[in-house]
Amino acid sequence: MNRIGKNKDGSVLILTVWVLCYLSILAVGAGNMAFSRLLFAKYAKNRLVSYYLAKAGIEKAIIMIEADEDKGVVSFNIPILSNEDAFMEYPCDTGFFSVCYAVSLEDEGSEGGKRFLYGAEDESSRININKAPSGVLQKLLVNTADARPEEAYEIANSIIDWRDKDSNLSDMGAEEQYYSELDIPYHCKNSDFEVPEELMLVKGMNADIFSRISDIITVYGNGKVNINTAGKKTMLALGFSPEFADDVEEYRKGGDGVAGTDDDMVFMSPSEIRKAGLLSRADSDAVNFLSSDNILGVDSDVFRINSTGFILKGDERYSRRIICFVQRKKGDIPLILRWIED
Ligand SMILES: [Ca+2]
Ligand SMILES: [Ca+2]
Repeated sequence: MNRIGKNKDGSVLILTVWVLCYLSILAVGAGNMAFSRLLFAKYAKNRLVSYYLAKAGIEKAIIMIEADEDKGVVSFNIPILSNEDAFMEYPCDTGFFSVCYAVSLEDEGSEGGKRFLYGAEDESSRININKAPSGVLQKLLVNTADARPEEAYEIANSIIDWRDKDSNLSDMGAEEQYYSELDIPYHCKNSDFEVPEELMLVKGMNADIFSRISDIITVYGNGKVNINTAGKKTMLALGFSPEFADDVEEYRKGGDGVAGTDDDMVFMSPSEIRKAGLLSRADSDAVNFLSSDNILGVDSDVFRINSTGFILKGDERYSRRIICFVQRKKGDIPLILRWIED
């Protein structure tokens, strides 16, 4: 009997150990799951707060754009384009927002790196693919994307055909028939580009060319490139020499050598670009060519607001970005043209 009793006790002990092991595993699993959920909840909450901080930056910029008195000239030293007090790591509730953009993109990757201005970016500092004539598009493709002249001619005319309402085929261009005969056919738009990425649908365009021009093109504005805000890369795309583009940038900075300050020099009309420096024959020809096509301007009514909301918690940083394109309307609230969230 004693032996049977001892065996029974042993079995109970083993069973108890197994049950304890099982319960321990369950407890550890439940603990891990709760911890993961807690981490995720913290991450989700901080991302949501960052989103609303970014949105606050957008709202602030829109209010300032609405309040800005349109003086017929847009330059880096107006409050909406350069305003560190209003847009640089602006404290808001538990975090911050920054609204900023890079200038002098040509310097990207160079030792000097990029310089940022705090405020909304002038969309007319870019070349409008909905308005630019074939000649300007060809210059853009050759000078910025290293396209061969005949390749640039074909793509530029195809861009014109894509956006014009008619179905008249430009030389080497493409209308409905070309697109309807592709392996995966689609219609020719015969209307304005709504986003720059739509260029990828146009005959002759490819990802390499698009990636090279994407930071200096836009689908908004009246088609005139603002010579007060155009970066060096845009000026080179338009056919100016690097020397003259540098002269324009230096001239605009004023006496302190910094863009976006009170002493900036402002071009009041397109022809004043000649004041920036000594023009070579080629630069003079470029100015004449662009002036005859009415491509140069000094004003703008569309702005890109690139706002990042962020929270810093110890070593951790949570951030969200919103990019919003707005059009200034006289006597009315600005019109939101596009809204992008990361
Ligand atoms: Ca067409
Ligand atoms: Ca200055």
